Amino acid sequence: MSSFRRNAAVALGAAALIVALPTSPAQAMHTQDSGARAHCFEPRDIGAGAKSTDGVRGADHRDVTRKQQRAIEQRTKAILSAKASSGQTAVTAGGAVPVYVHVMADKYGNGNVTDTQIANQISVLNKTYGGQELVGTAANTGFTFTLAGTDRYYNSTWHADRQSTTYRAKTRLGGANALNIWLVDFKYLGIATFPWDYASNPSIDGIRVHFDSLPGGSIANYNLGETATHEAGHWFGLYHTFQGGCTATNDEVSDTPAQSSSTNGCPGGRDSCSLPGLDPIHNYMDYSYDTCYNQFTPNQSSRMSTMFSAYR
Ligand SMILES: [Ca+2]
Ligand SMILES: [Ca+2]
Ligand SMILES: [Zn+2]
Repeated sequence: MSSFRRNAAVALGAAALIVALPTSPAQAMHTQDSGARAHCFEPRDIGAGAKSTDGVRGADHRDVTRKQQRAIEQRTKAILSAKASSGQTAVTAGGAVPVYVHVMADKYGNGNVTDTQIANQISVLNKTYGGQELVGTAANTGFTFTLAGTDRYYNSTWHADRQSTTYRAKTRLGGANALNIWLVDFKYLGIATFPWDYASNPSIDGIRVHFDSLPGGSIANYNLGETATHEAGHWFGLYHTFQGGCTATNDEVSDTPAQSSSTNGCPGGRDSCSLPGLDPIHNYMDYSYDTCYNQFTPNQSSRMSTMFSAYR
C-alpha cells in the first residue's frame, strides 16, 4: 500500500513523510488520515504575498483566492483583446512544447531514472494531451511534447528539493513555452507553477515531479506518469476540478461538473455537489489514481490554449 495520496500529507512534517514512503503502511495510514490542506511549502517560490498550497497531488500550486481567480480571468481577457486589436491571432489552438527534463539524483545516484523512463514519460504526456486514453470522449488538446534535453545532477540537496528556487534558476532551460520538469524526491507527487506567474517569476517556471511517479516508478497507484500530466495541466493554466467547490464558476471550466472536494482512488458514481453531473473523477485535474485518470474535457482543452496564447 502506498503512502502517497494526492491530497493528504501536506500537514505532516517532512520527516514523517519521508519514512512514510511506500514501505511503511503504518505511516501511510497516518498520512491518509491527514486531510488538512496546510499551506506549508515555500511561499517564497511562488511570488510575493502568495500563499502556496499543494502537495501530494494536493496543494501542488500556489493558492488562488476567488478574488485572485477573478482578476486572472480579467487579465487574460485583456491580454487577448489587446492582441486581437493589434491584428494578431488572439488564441492559437494547441502547440508544440519542448520539454527539458532535469534529473536531480542524489550523490549516490538515487533518483537517477533511465532514459527509457523519460521517453515513456514523454509518451504519456503525448497520449494524455492527445486524448488517447478515452478516444472519442477525452479532448485532444492539440499540445504535443518533444524531449528537448535531459540533464542529470548528483546533488543530494537538490534531490530532496531543497534550495528549489536556486536549483531551478540555475538549471531551467528554454523560454515561456518550454516545459521544465525537475525530477526530485519529496513528500509530494508534484508541484507546479501557473502560466500567469511566468512573467514575474520566469526562473522557477515549470513542474517538480516525484521521480518515482514516472512510468515504472515505485509509488503504487501513482506510477503511470500521470502526475506529470496533472502538474502540466496547472502549468497550462488549469485548476483542480474541485477548485471553488460547489459554486457556479468553480474551476472556470463549464464542462467539468462541480465537485465539493478532491477524489481519492477511483470511486465510480461519486456525486458531491447537487449541481448537474457526476464528479469528474476520471479527469486529470482531480486527485484520483493514475489508473482512474483518462481525460481532459473540451473546455479544459480550450482553456489551456487560451492561457498558452496569453502567457506562453
Ligand atoms: Ca467546472
Ligand atoms: Ca453533481
Ligand atoms: Zn494539482
